[in-house]
Amino acid sequence: MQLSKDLIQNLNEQLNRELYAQYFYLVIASYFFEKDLDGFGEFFLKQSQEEGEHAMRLFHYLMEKGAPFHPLPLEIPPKNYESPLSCFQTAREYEEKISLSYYNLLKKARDLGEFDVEEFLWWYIREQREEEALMETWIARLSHAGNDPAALLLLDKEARKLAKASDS
Ligand code: OFO
Repeated sequence: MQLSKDLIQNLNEQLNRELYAQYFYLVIASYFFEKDLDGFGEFFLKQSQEEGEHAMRLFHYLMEKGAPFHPLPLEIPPKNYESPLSCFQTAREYEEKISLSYYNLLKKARDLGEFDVEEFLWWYIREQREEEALMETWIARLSHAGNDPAALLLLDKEARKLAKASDS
């Protein structure tokens, strides 16, 4: 069954949001590398890579459905952050925004009786839940660490471990 023009546009917009997330996390990774917090840098590189994969999943779905890909402009992500904590807070805010956009799209697909699209979108809903929880965990850890540099270095080490573990 062919997708409606409207849904094709919405899926392309989601793809653009995922590409933005990829770009955004690359910028945050650079913030950490430039501060010699390479563990967090690796963590955000990994997140960036995953966002690129999410975009590809949408791309392949459009192709599978015989729907066109619409290139859309990418915004420039912010680069100046006050602290490691504010990086994670900004990332969490973005993830919440993305979750909301998936909820709205899923509702629309359901209302239109586009069950194939709905089924496709559930994967993203679950992924968003995991990502929001992940950002939340790091926000809590960094809040506990406060201004203690030793605690921050310990967390940086943990972040590196996590990035490496999700590689294997
Ligand atoms: Fe693509 O998972 Fe978040 O944004």
